[in-house]
Amino acid sequence: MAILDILNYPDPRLHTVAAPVKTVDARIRRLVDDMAETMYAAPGIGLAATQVNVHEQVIVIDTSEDKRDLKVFINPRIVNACGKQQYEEGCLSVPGVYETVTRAESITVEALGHDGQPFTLDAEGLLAVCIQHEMDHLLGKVFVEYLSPLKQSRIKNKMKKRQRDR
Ligand code: GNR
Ligand code: NI
Repeated sequence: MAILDILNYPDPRLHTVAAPVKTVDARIRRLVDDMAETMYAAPGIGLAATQVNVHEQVIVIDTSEDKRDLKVFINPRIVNACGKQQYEEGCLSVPGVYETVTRAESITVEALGHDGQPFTLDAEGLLAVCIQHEMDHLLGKVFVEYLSPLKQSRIKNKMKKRQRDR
């Protein structure tokens, strides 16, 4: 396994739209393993392939306390969404920035698992937030794009300054 480099906002590659996975083969299973290792090491509760500069529809999530409940979503689709919730979100691609975002409270998602088998999952609360956050990454969208233009430009400047100072 390997820890992968995570792209930092405002890297334009974060705006790439991910293509569907054609077959869940050894290459995809290795990507899933490396993404899981990268997510746990960060540490984070989710990671989209977009963030490691692979533009295919692959997501890993583990919102559990004990970090022993890895969930893998390949080619995910939200087939139902209801309600609204606000959550203070963060992102491994925008380190140090936490802002409140409004998303659906509960969703039903269809996807393929790490073994390529289709499954359906009902999610609510933090897991639902995380799935929606990761699916946005696959569409090339970062959570700060829900904020006002003023906040977005402040965050961009903060990130660019930090990259200069490193
Ligand atoms: O680690 C993460 N925490 C988090 C907290 C609130 C809402 C969403 C997230 S996802 C984030 C990891 C990440 O950037 N995934 O894309
Ligand atoms: Ni993120």
